[in-house]
Amino acid sequence: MIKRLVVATLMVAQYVVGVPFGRNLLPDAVAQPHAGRQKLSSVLRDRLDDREPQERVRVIIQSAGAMAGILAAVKDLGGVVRRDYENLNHIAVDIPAEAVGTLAGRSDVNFVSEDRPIQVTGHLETTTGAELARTYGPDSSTIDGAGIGIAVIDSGIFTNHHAFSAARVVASVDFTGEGRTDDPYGHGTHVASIAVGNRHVAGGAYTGIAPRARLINVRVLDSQGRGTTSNAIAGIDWCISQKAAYNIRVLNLSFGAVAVDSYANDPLCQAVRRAVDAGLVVCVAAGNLGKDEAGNKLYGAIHSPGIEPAAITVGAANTLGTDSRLDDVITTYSSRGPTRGFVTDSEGVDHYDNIIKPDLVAPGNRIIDAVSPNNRLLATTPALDANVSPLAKHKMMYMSGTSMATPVVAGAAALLLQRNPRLTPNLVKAILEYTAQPLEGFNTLEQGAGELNIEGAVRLAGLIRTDVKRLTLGAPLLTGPVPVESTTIADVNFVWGGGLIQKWNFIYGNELITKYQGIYGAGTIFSNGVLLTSGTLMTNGTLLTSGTLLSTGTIMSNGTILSAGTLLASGTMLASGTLLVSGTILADGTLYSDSYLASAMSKPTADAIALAALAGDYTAGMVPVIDANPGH
Ligand SMILES: [Ca+2]
Repeated sequence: MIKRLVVATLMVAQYVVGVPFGRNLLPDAVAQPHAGRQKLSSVLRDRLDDREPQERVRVIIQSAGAMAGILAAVKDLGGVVRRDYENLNHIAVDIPAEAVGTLAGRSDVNFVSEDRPIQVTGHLETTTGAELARTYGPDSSTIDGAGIGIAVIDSGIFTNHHAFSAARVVASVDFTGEGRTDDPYGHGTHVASIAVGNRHVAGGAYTGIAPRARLINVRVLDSQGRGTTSNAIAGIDWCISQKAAYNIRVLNLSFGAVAVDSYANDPLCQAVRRAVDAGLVVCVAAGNLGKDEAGNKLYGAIHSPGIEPAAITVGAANTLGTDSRLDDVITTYSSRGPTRGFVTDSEGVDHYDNIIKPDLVAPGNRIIDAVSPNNRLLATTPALDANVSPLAKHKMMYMSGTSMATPVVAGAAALLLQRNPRLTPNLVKAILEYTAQPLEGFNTLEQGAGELNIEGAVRLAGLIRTDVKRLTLGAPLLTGPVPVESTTIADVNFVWGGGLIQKWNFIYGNELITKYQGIYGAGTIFSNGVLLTSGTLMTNGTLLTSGTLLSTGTIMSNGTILSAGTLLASGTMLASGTLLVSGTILADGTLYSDSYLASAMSKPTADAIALAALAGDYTAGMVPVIDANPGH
């Protein structure tokens, strides 16, 4: 739902002596124009000074009691009542500027303020807590991603859409060979606007997470939504080379292929790891294969490069369109762990990675955001049009998938880096996970650490020391006291998950944020803090302090669950091979934006799953807000 930020009007307690509150006032209450000036809001005073006497203005009048006298006076002064209220002694009127002072001077008028345009906060920024974090900047600066570069490695971007402020699109490059950087497929534009879309359309209803971040458009998926591993690697490689030129700090990869090779050998995973080692935060879609064509729940279908331990792998939650997170669920299609890339040994035996993924989840179901003109996805499924505006540069559409959830996290990473530019990619990941909210009824293989909580994450980021490069295991990590480990969004308070996903486990404990951990360093694989030695899990004593704890629910490297802990669902799901996707369902080397799946399933089946995922789980969702100002 749209949250309206109505600026609270200062109530001036200035009751006229001898006139009891609530008593009917006479229509001829004495007007005192000079005394009335102090009953005008300061903004309105300034406005009136710039207006011609006969120019009409819209104001809200607050009465001390009954409205009858004021209503008559408004009419006498040439005004029109635009709105009145059942439970408030207010009226909204349209009136000549010169009459405002006269009205304010009446003894039955308490205060007059400008009827200002309502600032709408987008559903995404509200429900994720981004809106709350906006005020967490040092010296009253706004946390909106300003200056931080996010590279959207996707199908190109229609950068003329008014969701993108022209000055913030700092580079566009093509690696598809098609020689264009716009978005005939229609995926990248939507993805980019979720991360960095501005407030322009519909009064801000579709504002992205980091609206003032820099946008770098790296096109690797062609007009059919397809790409190759080699081109995607070229795009990542370019970002590493250009990171200083454009201050690229975050990569968004909303595509993938079904994982075949172990992350250790998969070239795309290696490219992601190289980018993380170079200091870039890499957010990757988990994939949309959380169920088969019959709707059966699937485990083990995390895509590559989402299987890479260094990536922040993002699953899709469903907000049901409400800002409150009480009703949030994991989408049926969001790919679940564990990862199933494998290596084959000299005996011909396959050894699966079986790493816990995704790392966290973010809203990704039926998200309304920017449209590229005449794009293939909307042409294929016209019902995805959100009918927000007829103007090409204001048009919005629905899309669903982990592709949409990923840029929510990429935008969040930009906010963290704006708040604390010295954070390493591993610390960004740790903060996002530690502050996340585990959703009830879903296990770790479905939601990782839980649902993204930007309020908590930006707050924690601001408390972390800026000299992390010099810290060693166990050094104090915070600049001050431990923060309150809970967040209130849309009037509902929740406690942070307080833990981090490791390869086969969930580690938790306050020391993860009070003390520096070896896994936060650059060049360290974040999830290497827990070792598996002869079938026993143990904390790596050089990477984690002894105060961190291992959860009881644990996956062993052979895919069985050590014990059915509260964090993991029943162990039977992994023992049964039928629930796990085979590692061989996609032709090697072909990538698909995850709204378009192709596999060894028949093409009609794959297309049906792809289309179903694109439309999302058909539940209540973001309410379209019509763009009422289509003139520019
Ligand atoms: Ca909700």
